Amino acid sequence: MSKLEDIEAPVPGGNAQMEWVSDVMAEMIRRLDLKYVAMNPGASYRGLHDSLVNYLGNRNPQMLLTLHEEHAVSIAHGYARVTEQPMGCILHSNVGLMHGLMAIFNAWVNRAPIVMFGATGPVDADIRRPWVDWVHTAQDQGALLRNYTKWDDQPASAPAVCEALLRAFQIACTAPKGPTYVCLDAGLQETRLTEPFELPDPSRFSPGPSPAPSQETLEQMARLLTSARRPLLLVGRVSRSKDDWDRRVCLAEALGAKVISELRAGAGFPTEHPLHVYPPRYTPFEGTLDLMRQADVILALDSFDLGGWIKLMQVGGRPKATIIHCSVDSYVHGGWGKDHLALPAVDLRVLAEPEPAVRLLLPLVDKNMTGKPKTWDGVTLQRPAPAMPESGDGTRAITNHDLAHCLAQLREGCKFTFTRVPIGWASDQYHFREPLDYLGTDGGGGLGSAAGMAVGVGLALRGTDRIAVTIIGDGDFTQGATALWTAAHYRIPVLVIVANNRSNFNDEIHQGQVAKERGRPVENKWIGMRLSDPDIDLAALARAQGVEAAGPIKQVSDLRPALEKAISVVESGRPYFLDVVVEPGYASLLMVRASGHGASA
Ligand SMILES: Cc1ncc(C[n+]2csc(CCOP(=O)(O)OP(=O)(O)O)c2C)c(N)n1
Ligand SMILES: [Mg+2]
Repeated sequence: MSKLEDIEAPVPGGNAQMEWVSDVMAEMIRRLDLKYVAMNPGASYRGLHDSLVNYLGNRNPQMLLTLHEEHAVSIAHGYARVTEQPMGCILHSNVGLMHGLMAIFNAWVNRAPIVMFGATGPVDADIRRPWVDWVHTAQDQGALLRNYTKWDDQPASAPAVCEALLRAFQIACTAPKGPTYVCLDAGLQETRLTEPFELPDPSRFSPGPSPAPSQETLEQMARLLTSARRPLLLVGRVSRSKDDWDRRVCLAEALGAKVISELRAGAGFPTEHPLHVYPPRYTPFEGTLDLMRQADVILALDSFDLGGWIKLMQVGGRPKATIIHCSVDSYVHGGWGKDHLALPAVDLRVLAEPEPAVRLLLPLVDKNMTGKPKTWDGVTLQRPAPAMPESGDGTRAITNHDLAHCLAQLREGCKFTFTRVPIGWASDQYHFREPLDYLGTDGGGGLGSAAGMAVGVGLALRGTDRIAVTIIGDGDFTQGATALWTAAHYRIPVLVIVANNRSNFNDEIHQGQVAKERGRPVENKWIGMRLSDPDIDLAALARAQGVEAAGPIKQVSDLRPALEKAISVVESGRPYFLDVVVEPGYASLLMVRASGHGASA
């Protein structure tokens, strides 16, 4: 079977001379070490396309064809979740960009670095072809995404292109990371260079190390934490590095701090560690809120929604804790979106990423804690026992609980990276033991990204001992199903499991709640929600794209053999799709609004 690198290899004989401005663009992309550019083609960047294929030979970067621009961005987003580095994607003129927008929004909310390239019909109206070049030219393409990207530009010369690309890379990779966009004028791409062109050295434009807190701030943090009797760590948006992971564990152990992590972020702490009392959830629930209420000092490590959590914590009593929040996220907060979430009232705001802060804090804590007892004195916390499986024989229907339980049994001997878990995930059944065990959510809550992100994760994990596994809802999958073709075409190993409740079930819950509040028939909550009659043949959607598939798997005794087969196919380097019909119902508790109204995703 051919390797990704051998697929779509151009015939040799390309012109090795740098002759066109699009050759400069391509060469600069290579120098930024963007290994892949996911794309869907379009004439607005035919100059660049030619340079990537015939000038660079479709290597470093290699183009990855997708069936929809949303997938191009989602693949880059998934790749960034693993590597914390950008890959590229190219979006054709205003129309391709419009297709990619929701995925860009997701990446923005996840603070995922992506360097995105766009193109516009010639800015010089005089050289536009009739109709299409006019329709596909917008006065200000960046306006479509400026509210949810870190930076955008439309350079007008070869030197300006180099500067724009260097800046796009630098800004994307500077915390808080995020997508950046460079729109390449079709007219400029197809302009012939009049003299030899020297490209800048990217090493002089590197993003630089993440800034550390001042010594004074670190000492203040250490003082507060080491004098706490009931310290608590909230682990939010943290790195994928194992060294950072180990340091977080050391910090919690040195302090005797309890730990809460969340499903919105990638794995940040070993969930079976005795200090990590409750399984991670998407939203806080009574157990975690009580823990927060009992804590006297809380260190939040870039919590997504610290303000929201504090609000919930305050229901039924004032918070007692002194709160320290370590985050640089406010540097990208703007006025358009509210993805900054509620403003948290904190006692010490530390404007640093958690990683340098924890690294430098640890020796101070170790020194101060020598000889001190490390207990949550007077508080006994019972770690909840994992829920037991449903009763019944092997013919009974499958639950989210069974799915998580079965994957937990099968993980021995191989390493799964969960690229997503469904809203109803039974997180008490499956422990995260390493930073790459789980990568978090789509960010912006925009459905349709999960399959594409999974392909990007599979791409980033190729050649490692890890298997990319995504477990997604049928609603999410059906919106993004055509992302699978890219995995089939480029032989990207990834396992896509749909936890298929044949419904947009999350919204059934909403409709049920509204009906209940209004004294209306709750029985009608399924209307406009159910994805049945006819049932969608999800496996056929995968097979149609060249991905081996099975399902619908409907009874619990069939689940393990189906998963074993799936894993063996992915281990052999191919993608696989599995449709598992699950009972509607969410294993984890849903969130309660501060106002007291129930709310889910
Ligand atoms: C693009 C987009 N459209 C609609 C929604 C609203 N929405 C949120 S969850 C959900 C249901 C998703 O269904 P599925 O993926 O099957 O998960 P389930 O709730 O059934 O577990 C919908 C429609 C959304 N978040 N994004
Ligand atoms: Mg569903």
